[in-house]
Amino acid sequence: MPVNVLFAARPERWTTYEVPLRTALADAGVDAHLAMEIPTAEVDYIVYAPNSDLKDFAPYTRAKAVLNLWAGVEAIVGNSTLKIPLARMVDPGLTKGMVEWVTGHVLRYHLGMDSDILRRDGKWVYRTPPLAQERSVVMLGLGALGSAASEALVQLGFNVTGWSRSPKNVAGVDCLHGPDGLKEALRRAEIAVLLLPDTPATTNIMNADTLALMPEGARIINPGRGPLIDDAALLDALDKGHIAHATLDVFRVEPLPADDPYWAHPKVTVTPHIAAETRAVTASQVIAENVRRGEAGEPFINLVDRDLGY
Ligand code: NDP
Ligand code: OXD
Repeated sequence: MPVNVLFAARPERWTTYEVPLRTALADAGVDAHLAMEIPTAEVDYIVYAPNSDLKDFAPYTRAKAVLNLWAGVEAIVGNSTLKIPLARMVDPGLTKGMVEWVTGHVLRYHLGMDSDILRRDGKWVYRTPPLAQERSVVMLGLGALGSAASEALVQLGFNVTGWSRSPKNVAGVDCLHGPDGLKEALRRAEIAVLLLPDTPATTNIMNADTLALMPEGARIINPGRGPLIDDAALLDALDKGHIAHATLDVFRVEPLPADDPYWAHPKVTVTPHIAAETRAVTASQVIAENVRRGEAGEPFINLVDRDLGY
């Protein structure tokens, strides 16, 4: 009997994922029936995108796991109809994309690239770009993405401080944790990168008080989630010049409404939630591995802690 794998995502994702998922399931040795429509009581696994129409998991009485296509799980983790294991996406392709996006935006700030890229006044302003070793970058969140991005920044020579909920050990990174660790990290943050999940404990973690801890003229890069930042507090800190610039990829409301003050703010760069995209081939291999594990009675990988919310 084949394993029934439901693909619960927007139809356009099916076009991208059908072939890679079929290939990955076959390569993992799983005899699978993969489809967008399967009678609810016959579904064994649900490959899930939180923006799909599926919100009620109760009818999926036989399902063994929900395998999220996204790294962020805030839109599903609190779903009270979900009683089975939930795995989030840890995709090597997505991780590579995030490392590149974060590195690029850190280098933009570090090298002051805007002053040359935007210059039109004909002035030959000579300056010596600083070395990475003279720059302190702070990574809030040392998970799959934050630790990979930190390691890349360390390779470039940056002074990297990381912060997480529990103690961590990332090569070359000064790893701090807990509330006191956050204060110490932010005091060092010439550039802060937010790669935390959206949970009750991280909502508005960047607020008037925490922004005030950062050095004058600091920069913020947020590819994590919009609710990590108290938007009014950030706009105020930007207007007062305490924060020199922010690059924001994620927002409380997406797409960011055209009249949102971030769009027109001279000290803000908006990117449209493109920091990192799940890559179909590598993500399919991760999904297939979890289906294989489920069928072999082995523990799932990348399980979400429903109490912690990530
Ligand atoms: P992980 O779950 O692997 O890592 C999360 C990190 O945040 C961990 O280090 C964790 O600490 C830390 N953390 C969580 N809660 C707290 C807290 N209350 N205080 C301090 N640290 C905390 O997630 P990923 O690295 O895979 O992804 C991070 C986020 O990036 C996702 O949740 C998603 O929102 C976002 N994302 C954005 C994308 C984009 O395109 N913009 C693409 C993909 C993801 P600990 O290590 O102790 O558990
Ligand atoms: C994700 C994202 O969570 O794209 O995967 O933000």
